Amino acid sequence: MIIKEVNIRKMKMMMKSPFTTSFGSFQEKEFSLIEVKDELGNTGWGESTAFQSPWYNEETQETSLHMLRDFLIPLVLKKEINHPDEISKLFAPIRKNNMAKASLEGAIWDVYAKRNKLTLAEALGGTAEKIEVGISIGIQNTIDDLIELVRGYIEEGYKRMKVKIKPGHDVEVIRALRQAFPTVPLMADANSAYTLEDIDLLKQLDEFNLTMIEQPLASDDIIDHAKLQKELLTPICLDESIHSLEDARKAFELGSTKIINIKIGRVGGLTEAKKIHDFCMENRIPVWCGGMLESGIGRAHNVALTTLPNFILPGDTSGSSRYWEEDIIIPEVVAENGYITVPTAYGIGYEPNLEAMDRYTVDQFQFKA
Ligand code: OSB
Ligand code: MG
Repeated sequence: MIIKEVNIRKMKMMMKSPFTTSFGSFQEKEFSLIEVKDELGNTGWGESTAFQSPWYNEETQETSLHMLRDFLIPLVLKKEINHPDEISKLFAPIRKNNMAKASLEGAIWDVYAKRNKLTLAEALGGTAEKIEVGISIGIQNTIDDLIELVRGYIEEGYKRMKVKIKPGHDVEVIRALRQAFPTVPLMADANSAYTLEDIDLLKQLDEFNLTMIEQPLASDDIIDHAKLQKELLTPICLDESIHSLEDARKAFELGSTKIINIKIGRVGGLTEAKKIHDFCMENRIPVWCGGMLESGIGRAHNVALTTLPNFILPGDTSGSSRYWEEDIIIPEVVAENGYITVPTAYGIGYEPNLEAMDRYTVDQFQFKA
């Protein structure tokens, strides 16, 4: 396979409601789409999950564009590529910038699947025909607002509720939710808002039977998480701290995590995501697929990855309509009673809605061999 052309679209889309984490709030989403074309005329799509500002990790939409334009795209244009697993080797001389790497690698996976008449799920080795999904709910103004939102999502059938916590907005919130919904699978995500000094507070969460607590401590830590896990009954799940298979192995060996949230962008692409999945399966660490409030393109990649067998916990890949008035793929991703049916068309399995895409495109760049 030879990549003849790469197009980047800078996108701006308004979410239905603001999303608030321990770091702050935003409603307008800026991100990039990557379109690659091979020598046979196949087209593949990828999405960069880097945000506007570097609060989640070090990348931004602008650094992602810079890495793609000046370093990554030149490494793939005109090269003979037999399998997308080769991309991570081509990118190896470039440190980190995983979301930029993943966006281009993902588009190449899509092309590879299409030219081999496979769904992306099949190309990855996934077999599930439908996947179980949950929902991630940002911080709300009042506990009553949160309870009503959760009630609605339970009625829609979502399989587990994840709520964001931060200091001053934690034990009370989880207690109220547990009282309102005694048996719903419930978890909390702190996006690294705590330190080991909060150990007594975090221990108070043990009484609420949470499925897990996600990334309670620093975004680059695996040492203190191991100390914390020894004191907690609630399993810790790492998100921000895991960028690679090596990170996953070290965190597991230290006892820093019992569950792993896999995000394709954070780990540098589908090939690395699959490696982490396989390692976790061998070591009986359950995994689930995290989300970055993606448009339909990134969402489709998440659906395909989640068909691998060790994705045994419901992930954050909710239906398109939970985020967008109008998504940029046809059909949109639909969650029905907490399940998404895996598409059967080749590649990512959804068609880009070019007319809608054009309306949300603020800039475009083209690179040709
Ligand atoms: O920590 O998982 C996270 C959104 C943006 C950045 C980080 C996170 C999240 C979410 C939402 O929790 C996931 C989604 O619905 O896509
Ligand atoms: Mg998280």
